[in-house]
Amino acid sequence: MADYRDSGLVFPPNFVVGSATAAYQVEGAARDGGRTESIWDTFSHTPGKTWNGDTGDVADDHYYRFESDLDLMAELGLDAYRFSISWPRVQPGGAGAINSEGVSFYSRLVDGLLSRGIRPIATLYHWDLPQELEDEGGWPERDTALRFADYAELAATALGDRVHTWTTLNEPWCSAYLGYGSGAHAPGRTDGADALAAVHHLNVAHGLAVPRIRAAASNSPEVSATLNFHVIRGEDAEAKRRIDALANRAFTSPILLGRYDDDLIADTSDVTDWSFVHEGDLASIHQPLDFLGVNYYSTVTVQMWDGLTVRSNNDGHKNMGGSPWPGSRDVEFLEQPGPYTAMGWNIAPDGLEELLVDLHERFSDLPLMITENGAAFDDEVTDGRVHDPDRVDYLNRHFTAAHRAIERGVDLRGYLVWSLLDNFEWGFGYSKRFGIVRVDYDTQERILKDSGRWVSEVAKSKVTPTLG
Ligand code: PNW
Repeated sequence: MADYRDSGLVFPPNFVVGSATAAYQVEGAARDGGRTESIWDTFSHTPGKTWNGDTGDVADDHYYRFESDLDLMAELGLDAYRFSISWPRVQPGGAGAINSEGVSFYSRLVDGLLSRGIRPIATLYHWDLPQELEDEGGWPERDTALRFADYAELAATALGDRVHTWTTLNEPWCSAYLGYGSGAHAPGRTDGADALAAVHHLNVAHGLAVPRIRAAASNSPEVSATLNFHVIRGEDAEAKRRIDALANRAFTSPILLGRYDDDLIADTSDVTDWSFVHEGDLASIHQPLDFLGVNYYSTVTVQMWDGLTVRSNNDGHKNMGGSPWPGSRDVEFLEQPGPYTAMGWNIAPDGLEELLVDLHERFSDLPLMITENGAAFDDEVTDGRVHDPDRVDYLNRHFTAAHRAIERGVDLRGYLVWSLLDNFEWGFGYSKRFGIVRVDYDTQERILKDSGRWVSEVAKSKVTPTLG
């Protein structure tokens, strides 16, 4: 692995250092305060879908413990906190009037952040689609995008006097391809044509929501989308082009350039004719953004499959069911060189530098923010402490990569570490811990990990500490 382990790196004084969570992963209180079910309630309560049958029913009990979690963030000196708003908490059933009890939770959370000098960054959709909308077809249906825009306006009206920074969607790649292609995520459907229709309707949802947020929020908000990028390795240009089209350009081209790329349409022509793209859609998807949210964890390595050899890992994510790569049966995902995190993801900080520089160059100086980066490791508690040198090292290497990108001219506004707390890691349940704060799921006790101290240092000083 390339050496990315500098220290004493100085970030700009206004560089935002914070952490991130998502509603279903931390809140719990799944049946409280008028919240209705989301696709993740249904999915996690379906036997065999999550590790150990884990659900987000209680999670980190953050809905009831947010005040003390806010105190913890203040102690850490975080500049910002990225949270997501649960759609079925704020608009039960995904239609109709706002639920004032649900809004009240986010209102108190936002006030608590502001009173502690922490900037709220609100994500409108981090995967908890109201179950009623899935029952009507979910993201493969256009109507879901229209409903999302209504919900976005409701949320921005209620909180837009105090929340200045908004993200429409978190990682639509996951919603579309894991939710409707591989089935590893809720709602667990496995049809490539549905996955591609979901891609488009998520893009439409984003585009319709942006002007509604700008109109409803009273403080000239900053609006963004958060994408998870696949940084693709390998010698085979054709395989790399194919996966780049599906994974990355299926979102960046419509959102940032106002088009779908011809190669994407051609590659997937045996799966869908893209007739779900209506006239005017691309213009409405292509909205000016104030910055782009970048989530980065790892790289993938691909090559074209010769059709003969047995593939050990044919979707790159070891998912059950279908493939998250519609139209790409002949692309093979290869094992990658380590070291690895507890997710089995390879550690590749150079991929982050490359990604940031590439986005900066291709989208002419679009401001960027790392809205998620972090790692799961098998932490242990010793004498009431959590020493997590692997996570400290991971973060140090990725902050180093981000610093190099800034030196190369990237307009990088901030870095939000995933995650503030250990939490419900989707299909992996509570078996994977990403937090810089440990959560004991029996007692709900929080223990600051060494990585939390490290992030705190960077947030307070804007300098990466020297490692022991
Ligand atoms: C992101 N993949 O999820 C999410 O935004 C977080 O909610 C999540 O906890 C975090 O990363 C860690 O997993 C991903 O299969 C899930 O490529 C799966 C993939 C990527 C991101």
